[in-house]
Amino acid sequence: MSTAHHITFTDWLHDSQRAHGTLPANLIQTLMVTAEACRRIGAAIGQGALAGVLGAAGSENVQGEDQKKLDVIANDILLQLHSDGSHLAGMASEEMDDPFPVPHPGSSDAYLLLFDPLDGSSNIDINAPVGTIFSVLPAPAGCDARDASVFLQPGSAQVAAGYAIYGPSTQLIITLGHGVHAFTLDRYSGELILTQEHLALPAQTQEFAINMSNQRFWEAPVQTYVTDLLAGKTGPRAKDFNMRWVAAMVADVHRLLSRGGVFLYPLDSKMASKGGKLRLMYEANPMAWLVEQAGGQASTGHQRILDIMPTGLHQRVPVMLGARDEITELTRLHSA
Ligand code: AFP
Repeated sequence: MSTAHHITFTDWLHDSQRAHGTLPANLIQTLMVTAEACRRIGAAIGQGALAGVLGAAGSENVQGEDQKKLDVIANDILLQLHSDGSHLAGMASEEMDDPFPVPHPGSSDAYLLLFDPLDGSSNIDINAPVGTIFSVLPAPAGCDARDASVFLQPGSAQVAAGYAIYGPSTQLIITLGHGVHAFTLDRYSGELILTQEHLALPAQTQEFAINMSNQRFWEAPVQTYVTDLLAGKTGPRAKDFNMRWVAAMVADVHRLLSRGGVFLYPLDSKMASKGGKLRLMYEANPMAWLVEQAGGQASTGHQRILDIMPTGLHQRVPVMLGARDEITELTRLHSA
């Protein structure tokens, strides 16, 4: 229920349907269920040690990474809530080797939901921000979601993308292709309330985000780019830069959507054989669309992320995204 000043997520979805006529019922249902899952994940995180949800799960995911208990809990919440319904044909997760077909996909306009259920989980045990990243793709009519190939669509095919960030407040940031909009969880009512419309990313910035400890492993264009930033006023950029690194993509991207910036997780020689650190389908693609919808750019250094034709469900790519002019400079350096 929306009041004169407060528009709930549910009402915003229906308003978007009326305004753009592009929101089929199953897509609205997909987004409402995802929002509810994020609310429950945030509640579990918020209980922290009191709920016995911190620490390692004692298992590894498909990436060979040690899972946190909350990685598994968050993944289970998304699977359970979305399994009851006919809005999805299937799901894919950072935490699962194979796709998860919905037992009884219903009508023709079902969707595919991909997610990183708990991004930045290494931050969990230090009470730092973490999040859930999601991407929605159209499900080809009659597809068998046990076949990973149905998910292998370019990021430009997304019909919705967003993330929840579990920080001092819980926020849901989303795009349906008509700008980027922010909702804040009212912890008293449980409602997600529209708090910012049309987030805009300035073309220029003085703030960059990168894990500097990898510097010696970067390729030459990124070495040159970061060296120029660090040279500040005395260097070729003729201005000083600040650096931030939260080590949760959701938090670093949220910062640049909130006040500008540029984020890089470039290829480095440690990760070169894997193709990079971040996963294309459920990290790079949704974040790239959000950034482009806010007026920024998202590139591997060599190509637009949303143009990549995926070859694997857990494919990794180098990621550079944010302020338009910074990504233009990075792509110039990569083509020099
Ligand atoms: P975890 O989910 O394993 O913490 O990884 C988070 C992440 O995939 C992404 O959210 C961060 O930007 C990046 O890794 C941080 O990587 P470093 O730990 O190498 O800085």
